[in-house]
Amino acid sequence: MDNCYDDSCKLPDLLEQLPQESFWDKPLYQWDGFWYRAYHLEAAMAFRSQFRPLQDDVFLASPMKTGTTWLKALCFSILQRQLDVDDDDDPIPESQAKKKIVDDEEDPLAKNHPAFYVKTLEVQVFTEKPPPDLSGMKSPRLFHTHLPYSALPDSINKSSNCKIVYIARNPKDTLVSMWHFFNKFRKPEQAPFPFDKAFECFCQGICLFGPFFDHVLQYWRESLKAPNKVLFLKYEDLKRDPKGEIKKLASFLERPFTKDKQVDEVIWRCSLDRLKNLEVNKNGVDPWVGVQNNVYFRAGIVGDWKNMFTAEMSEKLDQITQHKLEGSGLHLDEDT
Ligand code: PAP
Repeated sequence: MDNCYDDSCKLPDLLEQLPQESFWDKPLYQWDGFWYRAYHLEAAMAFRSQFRPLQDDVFLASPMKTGTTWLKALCFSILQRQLDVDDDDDPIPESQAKKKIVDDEEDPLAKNHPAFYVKTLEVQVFTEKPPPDLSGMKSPRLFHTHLPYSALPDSINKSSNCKIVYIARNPKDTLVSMWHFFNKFRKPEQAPFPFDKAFECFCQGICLFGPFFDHVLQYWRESLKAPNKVLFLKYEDLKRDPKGEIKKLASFLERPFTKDKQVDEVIWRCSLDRLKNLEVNKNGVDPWVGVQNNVYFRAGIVGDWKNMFTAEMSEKLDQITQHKLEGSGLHLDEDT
């Protein structure tokens, strides 16, 4: 089956002019400073030339493995907001609140993976030939992209009022999550990809949609320049203070919560515990990427890198992080 990690789609004229590197034994091509699989690059080109934004479109953006699936679920739930909440202000006991939602046949997240509702443009939309007609989508349309800010169509990043929500994560947990994810594409007879090789690649900036730090910094700077257009979130902040961060997110999306229990419902509805135990996510398959849905729901913890990194690796990546982010005002430590 053709999926986004196949190399069947090529742009021969363009590809042969681009720098190439190996990533998990597959070729990546560097275009305008960032690394792509041929398949994604072709889709990115179609996205750039064919996408027509609407003023109220919302774009989620992220490097890989920084909380995309969580953000998709959260924004979808916030914008959809047909939550089954009581109107009174009494808090629902936690056990009842959970039962109520789990029993909720109306919750689309119980039927499909979040990526079914919030499509990644260069993976699920512009890979089709011709791309599907998006004009009939309910407003505001919600999309996701892993593309760097500089690769977005000018119609989005320069000349529209579309909102962008970005999610970043500390680089160490991002790399570990990526390592687990890409190992799922290895053949059963293959051993996991050597972690030290994955580490060196990441440190050199070679990873899908990377360099990681350039990706993060582009959106960070845009969020400082235009805070009403670009909201910059961090995975660690969402874990530490879900209520505060989700309220901030809902206000940015112009769907502010009026009651705390609405926030609690969204938090639970989109929680890793709930999503990973839904039948669709336990046994369903992601047809676009060609993996089981369950690979998107793993440990979801802050500091998982400690299980993989040596002290030397930790020190080296700390130094790179410090150097790359110096003067930017951005901190990506796991406890910030
Ligand atoms: P993608 O970029 O390929 O779409 P993405 O969703 O960003 O992947 O990353 C998956 C990570 O988010 C996993 O992290 P881990 O490998 O460190 O465990 C996954 O567990 C985590 N994740 C997925 N859904 C949630 C959620 N609802 N809450 C918290 N973390 C989540």
